[in-house]
Amino acid sequence: MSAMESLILQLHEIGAVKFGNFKLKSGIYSPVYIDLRLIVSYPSLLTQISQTLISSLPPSASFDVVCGVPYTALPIATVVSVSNGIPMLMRRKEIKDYGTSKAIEGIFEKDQTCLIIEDLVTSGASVLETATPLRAVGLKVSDAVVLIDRQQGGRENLAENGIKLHSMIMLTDMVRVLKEKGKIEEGVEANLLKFLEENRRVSVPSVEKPKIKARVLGFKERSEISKNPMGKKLFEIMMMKETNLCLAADVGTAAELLDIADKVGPEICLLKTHVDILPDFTSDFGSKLRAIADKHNFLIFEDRKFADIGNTVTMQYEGGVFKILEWADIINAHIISGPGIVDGLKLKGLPRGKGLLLLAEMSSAGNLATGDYTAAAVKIAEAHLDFVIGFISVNPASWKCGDVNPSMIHATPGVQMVKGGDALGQQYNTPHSVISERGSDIIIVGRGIIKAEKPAETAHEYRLEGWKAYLEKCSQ
Ligand code: 5BU
Repeated sequence: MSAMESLILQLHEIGAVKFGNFKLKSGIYSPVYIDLRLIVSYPSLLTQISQTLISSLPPSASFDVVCGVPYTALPIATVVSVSNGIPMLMRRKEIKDYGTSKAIEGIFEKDQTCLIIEDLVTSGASVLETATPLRAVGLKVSDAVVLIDRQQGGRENLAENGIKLHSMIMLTDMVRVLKEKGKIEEGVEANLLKFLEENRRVSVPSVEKPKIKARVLGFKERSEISKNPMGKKLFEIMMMKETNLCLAADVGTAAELLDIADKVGPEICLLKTHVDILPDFTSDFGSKLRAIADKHNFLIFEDRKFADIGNTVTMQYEGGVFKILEWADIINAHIISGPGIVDGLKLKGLPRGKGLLLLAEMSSAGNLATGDYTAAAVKIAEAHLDFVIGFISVNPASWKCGDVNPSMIHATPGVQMVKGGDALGQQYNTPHSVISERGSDIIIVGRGIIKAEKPAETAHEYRLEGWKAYLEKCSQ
């Protein structure tokens, strides 16, 4: 008897495979129900499953680490790990809002390959839910191995997402073997084949299908597409420091700014300045801020909001008292004057590896950057993907201008822990709403942090909230 036949018989024996008329999660009725949660009670079967899973893989499926899809496949992955000496990772289903708030537990290196282990695949949605956060932290996922494939679209859905599915037991094989061994009646096999035929595509739960289609790319994948070195660097910092928080350092003096930059530095990927509000600005401001930025590994974003014709902005960017080009990694611009402004800024910024954010939307009440204006910003950005790294956005998920290039980074101002506003038109949304619901990438927080009693601690809380919302979005 083959290893596969023996496993099928044992699974049937312990009651992990049942025939009848069962209502599935998707609402449809199935003549077969498989519950592999039972296998933890049968250690020798669990060992056998784990060994057969690994030995059935082709040599092309090489990997450095394994990760089981929670929860049923966790014990299988653990046994695979222990008996083959392959390190394991764990994906959290619930992300803690204290401690490190990591979605992936365990030690790994960027670009290592992770094999996903699953007990049962129907549409492939659960495998994708685990692949997305793994990819988001820089791991490669190209193969998944499953004990039982229900043959209901999972293989195809995973292939569309760059994952080759290796299945040990096909549902049709299982039924054939059980029939051959006299474990089920003639009619049951015919019934099951009919069910599979009728449900080959529709049985993919309708709620799961769009999730697969609308899969959110992680920062890692997006950094690879980015054509601008500063955009790439920003993605890399976000991933390495696990932060999508930008501090809007709108404090009273340059001295205060440098002080808060040093305190909040470990929590942020980006520090946003308004250099023209600093009464004690001196020409060494840029080099002092740069030293702090290098120490804590964040980028500097001067929120200058250039708005003039191309020729004028080249001078404003490079010259004057502030010499923004010398010290700011990222600047932003309105598009009110047309695409020439991007050409002008690019002339100076691109040779020095800088990046530009276009104001596609604004956070203040009654602003005019909406609809066609936002769409025009997207169009201009598309013509300059080498220099434009993204947008100031408020609700990019609602944009009607079609798909925005995934290398574009959305940064959103008007963020506080509680929804609300100020007396002068600022409108606030929460980190969760901005990242998870409105589809942005970076939360820009000013007074929410700088007016707090303990800015560094408050920044830490914003960082955790923002990152949690990012991971949640990735696993949707
Ligand atoms: P706040 O204290 O979190 O409200 O500060 C928001 C910062 O973001 C502040 O520096 C603004 O100048 C900046 N900002 C904004 O609030 N809204 C916008 O649309 C743009 C920038 Br663009």
